[in-house]
Amino acid sequence: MNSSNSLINLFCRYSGFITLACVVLLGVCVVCADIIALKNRPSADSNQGKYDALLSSGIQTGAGERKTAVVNGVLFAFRWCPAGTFMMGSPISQARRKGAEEPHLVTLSKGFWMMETEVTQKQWEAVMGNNPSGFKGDDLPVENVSWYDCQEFCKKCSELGLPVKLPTEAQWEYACRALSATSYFWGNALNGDKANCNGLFPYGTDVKGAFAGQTVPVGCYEPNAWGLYDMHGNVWEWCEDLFAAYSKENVTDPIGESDYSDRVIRGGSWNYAASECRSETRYGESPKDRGKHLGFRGVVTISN
Ligand SMILES: [Ca+2]
Repeated sequence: MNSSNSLINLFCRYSGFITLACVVLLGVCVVCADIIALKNRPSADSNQGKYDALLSSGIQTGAGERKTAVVNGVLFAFRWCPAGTFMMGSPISQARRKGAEEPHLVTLSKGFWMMETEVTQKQWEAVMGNNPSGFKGDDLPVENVSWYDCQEFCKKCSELGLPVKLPTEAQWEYACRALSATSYFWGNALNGDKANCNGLFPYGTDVKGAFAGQTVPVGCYEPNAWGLYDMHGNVWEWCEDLFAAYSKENVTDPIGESDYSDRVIRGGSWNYAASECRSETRYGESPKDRGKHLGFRGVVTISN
């Protein structure tokens, strides 16, 4: 018997076994394909999918570059926030989110320089020649300032050669996030450990944390990816916009318009619960209001 006949005889003898092996192998392949498809299926929360896509495509060069200016002998530091698109608002699955946080895509067509910190009392005094703050200290954020007071500061600062304005609400959230899609730039939990808030009312954790009971010097906590400090907590920050419902459409360079006079405040403060210090938390406040919880920071917007 030659070798080819031997192979044919061998195949005939074990053909049943070979067929069975092929069927088993096919079954294993089908199960593996199902597992891969299951892993790759779209998230149940479709907004999360959008956030993930933005994160993977949103890396831009130059973000966080630092520049400084001196006004009346006092240093002002800024960080570069490049033009870009981001998801403004909170995912519908987020705990304790509010209706006014409807997620939508926002494009900022121009980059801008945002102050590295909240305006300090030293900076305020250098421009305005007074200090209205309730808690006193050169490096503490200025507070007890109304939206109108902030406009006066920006006007005087511009006359002194530094053309700052209040950020739009979209600029503020974009800068706060620095490409993060979570409630805080580091993740989804806060109890006073990473920002100055009332840690006795934590968010994303049951563990209660610190409550400083007042403002703290700017820059005490880690900055975000673009080098911006205290975007969460310390003092609320006035924005330029009138408080209004978000557009349901994707928008470019939005600014809130309304028949009411309330202006937007962002970021929470030393005496507010951690949930109020989320990236997306927003309120309207009378532009005349002052308080130990109200401060601001400026931006300089230029073309790219
Ligand atoms: Ca703040």
